[in-house]
Amino acid sequence: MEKNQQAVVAIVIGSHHDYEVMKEAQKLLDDFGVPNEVMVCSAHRTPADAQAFAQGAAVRGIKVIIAGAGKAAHLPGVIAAWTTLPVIGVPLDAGMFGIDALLSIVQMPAGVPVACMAVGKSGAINAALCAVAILALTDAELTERLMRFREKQAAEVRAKSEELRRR
Ligand code: RP5
Repeated sequence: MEKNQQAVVAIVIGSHHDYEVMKEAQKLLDDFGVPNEVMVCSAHRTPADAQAFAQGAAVRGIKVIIAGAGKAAHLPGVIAAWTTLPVIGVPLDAGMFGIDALLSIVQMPAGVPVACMAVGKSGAINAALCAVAILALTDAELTERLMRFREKQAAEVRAKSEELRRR
């Protein structure tokens, strides 16, 4: 993937500490050849930046936003409030096993949706896969890559099963 290509997926994190987990989302998008960008943008420490980012995202060509946050985790909801782009939230474990962030992200009141993934690394990976699935609706090549990903994944599971069966 060309690094200077216009990003279509933005990964927003509430703190630079979140990148350790959220880099999994970026890695998957890179593997799929989906141009992406990462930015640190806190809903409470830099609220004006969060608003400006969300309001400008669609105009810049962003199609899907992935927002990862821990603790009170209001970043995905705040971003969603300022844009109509799909927002996929990833609750992160910054204490309390991520239950705090999970409840914060999943419990959006009706009217402004945030899709909520699992806590941590699984959620980061699934957020990227969800973004790929959304983009694949209008991109046949991406659909093909997603199907190949699923087939490879299934083959790996069957290989592991066979390995265990032979023990
Ligand atoms: C949230 O608070 C961030 O998303 C992070 O997960 C958590 C803790 O942030 P730091 O104090 O580690 O920067 O805003």
